Amino acid sequence: MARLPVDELRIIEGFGPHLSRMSGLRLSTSAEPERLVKTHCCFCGQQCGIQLKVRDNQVIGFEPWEEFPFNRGMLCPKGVKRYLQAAHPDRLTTALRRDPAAPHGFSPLGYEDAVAAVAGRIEQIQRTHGNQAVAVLGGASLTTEKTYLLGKFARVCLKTPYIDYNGRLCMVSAGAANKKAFGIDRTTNPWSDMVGTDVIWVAGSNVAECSPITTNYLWQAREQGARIIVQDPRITPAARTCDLYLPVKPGRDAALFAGVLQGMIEHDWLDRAFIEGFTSGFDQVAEYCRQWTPQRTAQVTGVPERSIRLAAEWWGTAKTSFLFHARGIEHHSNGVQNALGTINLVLASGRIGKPKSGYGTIVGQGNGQGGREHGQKADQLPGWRDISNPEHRKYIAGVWGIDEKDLPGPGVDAYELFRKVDAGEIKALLSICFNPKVSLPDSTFITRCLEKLEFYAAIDFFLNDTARHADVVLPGSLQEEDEGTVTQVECRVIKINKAVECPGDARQDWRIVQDIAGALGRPHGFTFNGPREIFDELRIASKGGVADYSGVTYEKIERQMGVFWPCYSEDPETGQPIDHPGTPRLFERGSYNPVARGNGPFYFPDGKARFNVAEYRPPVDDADEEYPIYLTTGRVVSQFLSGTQTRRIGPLVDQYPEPRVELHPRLADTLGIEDGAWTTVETRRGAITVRAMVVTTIRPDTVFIPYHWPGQKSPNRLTVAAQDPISKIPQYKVCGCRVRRADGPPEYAALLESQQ
Ligand SMILES: Nc1nc2c(c(=O)[nH]1)N[C@H]1C(S)=C(S)[C@@H](COP(=O)(O)OP(=O)(O)OC[C@H]3O[C@@H](n4cnc5c(=O)[nH]c(N)nc54)[C@H](O)[C@@H]3O)O[C@H]1N2
Ligand SMILES: Nc1nc2c(c(=O)[nH]1)N[C@H]1C(S)=C(S)[C@@H](COP(=O)(O)OP(=O)(O)OC[C@H]3O[C@@H](n4cnc5c(=O)[nH]c(N)nc54)[C@H](O)[C@@H]3O)O[C@H]1N2
Ligand code: SF4
Ligand SMILES: [Mo]
Repeated sequence: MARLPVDELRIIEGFGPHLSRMSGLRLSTSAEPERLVKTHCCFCGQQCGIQLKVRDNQVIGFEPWEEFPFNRGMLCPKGVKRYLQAAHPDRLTTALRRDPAAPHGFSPLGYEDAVAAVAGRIEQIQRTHGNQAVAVLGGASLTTEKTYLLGKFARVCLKTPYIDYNGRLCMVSAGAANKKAFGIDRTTNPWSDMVGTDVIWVAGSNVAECSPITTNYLWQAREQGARIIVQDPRITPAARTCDLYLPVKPGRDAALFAGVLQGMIEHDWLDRAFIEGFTSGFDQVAEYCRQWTPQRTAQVTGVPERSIRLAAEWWGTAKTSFLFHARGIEHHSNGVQNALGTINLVLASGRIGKPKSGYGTIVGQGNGQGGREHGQKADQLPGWRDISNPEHRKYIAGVWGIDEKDLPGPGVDAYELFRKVDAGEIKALLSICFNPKVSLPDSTFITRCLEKLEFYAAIDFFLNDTARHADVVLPGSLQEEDEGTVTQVECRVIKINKAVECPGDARQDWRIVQDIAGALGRPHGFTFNGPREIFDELRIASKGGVADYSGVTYEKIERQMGVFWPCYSEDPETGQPIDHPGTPRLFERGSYNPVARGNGPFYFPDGKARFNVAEYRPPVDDADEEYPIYLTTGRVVSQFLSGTQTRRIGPLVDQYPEPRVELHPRLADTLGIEDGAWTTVETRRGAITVRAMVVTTIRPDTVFIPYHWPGQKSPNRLTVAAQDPISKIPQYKVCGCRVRRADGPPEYAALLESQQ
């Protein structure tokens, strides 16, 4: 089937603020609800507890859920307005098929016909080109049950190794570093442990806008005397009131961590007993750090020498501490090294796995944690098992009732998967809960690949910008239309509860996946009657793995308001069934772990954590004479990811309607750009024109653009597709760019004006 170019302008038009406001108008929020459903916000990894007000099979509002221990009734602007999206007229209620003659490029299709069409094309392409010609992309906003089913579907039903997910753009650097250092990929403490600690270090995270509830813990800790250190090229809202701000140049974090550790080593601000008793590899790290004198570190990172010394002193001499990082240090071609640099600071201080002392990476997506544990990653099987490990393969093949040799091996990361589309190796794609055209770097390349596919089917509740390239779109479920579990930022497994039925022909995502398996004539293993049955199989599949969920049940989650994994179903010593409450704090002395078996707290056979040399490498596509300014990208509080959902919620659109480029007054003056002026930002991949936002809260050598918009407003037309060699995360957080005053408004602005 020939690919049709997608009209970018039409896409932008479809997302105008006027449309979004309609969602509010259609709801009568003053009506009395018929019931309240305790569940969680559908957006970020904080997964705040919320009660949805339901009437006439519609979510009409919300009430705080005061008892839920994590957020105690608090919500950020997105949580408050989330209920507005369901009533948006763009909600997909029928399947669609590509139809160039139709006004919007698609015409409706009956659900059964759509499923048959998807199965028919997949079958035909696999018969002609082999099983590997078909790929699957998943997402970490899906419940854990769905991600488990999807991993199984790709390997057992489609028999393809090619499955990956959008968490590849998010959590994988942190995950890889955690696995290398601790043998387990999990934040170590519940957030309540933060209150009462001496020092909190936040590296590369805009907590106030991106993990708002975490900020509240930060404030509480500060009220009780904690000093806050923030490391960011921008003076983020949290940095404005912190005790020590480290204005690192984009892409230089590993150097900064090495410099701080060197300061601690010089003054012997180390926990020698912990280093000797519970870790290995310190000497090599100390050797590497020797070159990172305060002078050199300051020169490379742009952080003043005195701040580096102060950071070493505060961190080195604290009695209790927390270190958190997020995508600011992870979205780099050096992302794993950056994360390992933070871990080295934590291990050198010995402050981990204790009350008031811990380490964590702030999870991004709603199920950023659970979504990376149970098998939708290219290299992984449920329970954090490794798809290349013969024992792990055998166990999972047993659970799935297949022969181990029929289980495909490791696939490739999400970006590489598109390179395989470009090379003609992958011909068909099924995607769910992923919007790669907006979210992957160098998106002009992604658009080209989408047009090369012989067949593309997408499952979503909105026609996202990628799905506009699909041949068939299947109408999936909103979070409130299904039940299932997710694992939030503290690693607490929680339960999403169903509030309403899917409208029209929309179906719960897991049903759609199973219906495709059925239509392919391969239903074996895909006849679950609901999420609870899927979860029961997942519990068995995860049993004995590092991410052991075998003792988690829906009832226990409700009773305890969440269960921290690992949660065992049997006493690890005796093999007798037990009612294990879960593990809120990791690495406590004496706590069981299946790998060390009594040798120590960390998840390696010797029970010791690993120091890793965290080497600084300059970014790929760094600023240079031709492109002299650093471009970095990220988020604003009122928009979420590719914006597919939040750009359809009127009040959030009003709060931040268009992307703007943040730049410092000094840079703006040099370039002759005033606040609000149309400004063109150009990199080696392309150029976009957005309005300037002149702010004193950014380094003068750096500009920042939030990435929540498609088409001509998308900074991913500028970003570089360089990836970390271990985690394969893209380097979203830095590349060289040049900035100039635009010749005039961009095409999209003219179009919007002409409509008003
Ligand atoms: N409002 C909102 N909240 C969200 C999301 C959203 O889209 N909107 N998304 C969720 C998801 S999936 C994620 S992953 C998280 C992301 O949460 P964060 O990682 O906190 O958010 P980002 O804006 O991507 O980047 C964080 C910070 O990194 C800084 N930064 C840029 N380059 C560097 C660098 O080289 N070094 C250092 N140290 N810092 C740097 C930026 O200035 C920015 O302030 O947020 C989650 N929460
Ligand atoms: N330049 C730049 N690019 C970035 C980043 C950055 O900082 N800078 N951050 C990266 C990060 S951290 C992330 S996490 C990615 C996010 O990457 P994306 O994959 O673009 O994330 P979403 O916008 O959530 O898109 C997911 C799609 O899934 C749909 N969806 C949500 N929930 C469900 C569900 O339950 N069922 C179904 N069927 N569909 C669902 C939504 O409608 C949406 O269309 O973007 C990355 N891209
Ligand atoms: S902090 Fe995250 S989970 Fe909580 S209300 Fe805001 S978007 Fe939702
Ligand atoms: Mo993310």
